[in-house]
Amino acid sequence: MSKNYYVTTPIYYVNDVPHLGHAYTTLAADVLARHKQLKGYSVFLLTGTDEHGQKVEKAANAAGETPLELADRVVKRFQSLWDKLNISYSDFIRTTQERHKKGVLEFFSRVMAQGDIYLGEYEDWYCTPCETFWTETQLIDFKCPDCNRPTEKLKEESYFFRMSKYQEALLAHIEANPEFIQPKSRRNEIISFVKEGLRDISVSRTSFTWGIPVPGNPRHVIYVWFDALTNYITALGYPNESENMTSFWPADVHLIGKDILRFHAVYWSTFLMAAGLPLPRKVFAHGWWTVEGQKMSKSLQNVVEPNMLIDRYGVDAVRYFLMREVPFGLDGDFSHSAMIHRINSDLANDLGNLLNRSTAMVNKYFGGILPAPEELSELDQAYRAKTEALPGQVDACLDDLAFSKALQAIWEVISAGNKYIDETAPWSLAKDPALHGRLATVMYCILESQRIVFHLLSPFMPETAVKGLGYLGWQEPIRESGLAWGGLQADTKIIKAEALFPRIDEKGEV
Ligand code: ME8
Repeated sequence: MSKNYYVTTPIYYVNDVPHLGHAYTTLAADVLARHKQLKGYSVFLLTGTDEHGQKVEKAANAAGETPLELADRVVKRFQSLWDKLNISYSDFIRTTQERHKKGVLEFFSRVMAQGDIYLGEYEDWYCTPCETFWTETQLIDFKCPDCNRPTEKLKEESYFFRMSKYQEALLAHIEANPEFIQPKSRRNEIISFVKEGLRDISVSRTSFTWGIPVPGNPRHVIYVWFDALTNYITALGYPNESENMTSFWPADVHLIGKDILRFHAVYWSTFLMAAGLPLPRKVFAHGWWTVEGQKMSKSLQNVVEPNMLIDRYGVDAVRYFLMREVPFGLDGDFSHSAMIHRINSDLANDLGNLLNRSTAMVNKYFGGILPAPEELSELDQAYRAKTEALPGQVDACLDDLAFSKALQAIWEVISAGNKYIDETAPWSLAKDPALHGRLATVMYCILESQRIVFHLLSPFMPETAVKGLGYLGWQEPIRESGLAWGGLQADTKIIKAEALFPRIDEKGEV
């Protein structure tokens, strides 16, 4: 089995500053990347920015800047947010970089050389915000069926990609690979879309200039989606047969929002088929966040700024909330009250308390030195078995991108830990010197279980995991071997933990 793992995020447009939605996709990619890394994979996590096209050109004009000035400014915002959110990206691709432009030109030329790109004339309805052409029948009241904004009729000479040619091959691929497009409901939508018939699509524009010129005909620039999608291979070194290209293509998963599934599942797949390259193994479209019940939009002034959230709640609380609150693939709602509730109940009460009370007990009863366990009772065995089953459960959930379910499974073991303390009642055992060995066993089990829990939490909450493991005297790097029961050694110094997550009152005050 290959031990390489390649996960991507969309490359974000630079006409907008990063918001909650961008942070969400990128965070999900980071959790997967960190989890696979923990499992010993060699991981490549790619993110970046989409800097060409009319939308960016217009935003730059409005701001009195060149498109590149605008991009340079906004890219910094994305990069500093990814640092603040602890995103462990391997590479950040910008579509204005030479390495990308070179790759796109080669990709375009190869598809053209074999006859799948041809020159023709285009007349249809264009939605500028979506950078998409629509047929008249697709429009709703002459408005864009995706965003409901006005469209305009455009006629231009254009290069076309022979997408129609790949309809049957794409359908066959989707049907033969049930895992390819997820979740299932979205897969069905794509199947119906393809079955309705694929039209050849326009892959060049002459109405503006901010883009990569078509090879041999610089009056045209390459359509921004053709340009953008190619980032997934140009970042690996395409067209060179680079080591990264050989090791990481095809991608294991493209993570995207539901708004851009068609571009990935249909456009990108058929481009790759035409270029003779294998298709990504999985394209997963997650749902959209609303904010306090409303669509997030600039005009409503309710855009959630991830920097502000991190400043207010802390990076790991934000990471936890986003991955826990909504099953990946469904739409969800962000609210401050839901966030505060999760922090207080899951993080402060369940996770924080368990660490707090157990490390305090080892300090009280054993002077902070972890005792060796004696034989495990039935109760201890059951708790150990539950903990030992957890890594497999988390693996299975994350293979399905069920982040929230993985966290629920982890929290079942945390709750079992709190229950285990209540049932074993260490404070009673401590009163009887004859039960000293029993007390030692209970202390060992409770801390050892948490050590494994913190390992599994590390992809979701990297800083908290390191902090938690520090209290348990665990100094080794977080890696797969640490998932086995029995890692903690007797005589380890255990530090009484401070509150990992202070409770927040409903008004949001710490
Ligand atoms: O579409 N909830 O870039 P983009 C959840 N450049 N996720 C959201 C969201 C929301 N309310 N709003 C946005 C583009 N997203 C292209 C992509 S890829 C080759 C080119 C997320 O800046 C979601 O992942 O508009 C969506 O797909 C992405 O932001 C769109 O970012």
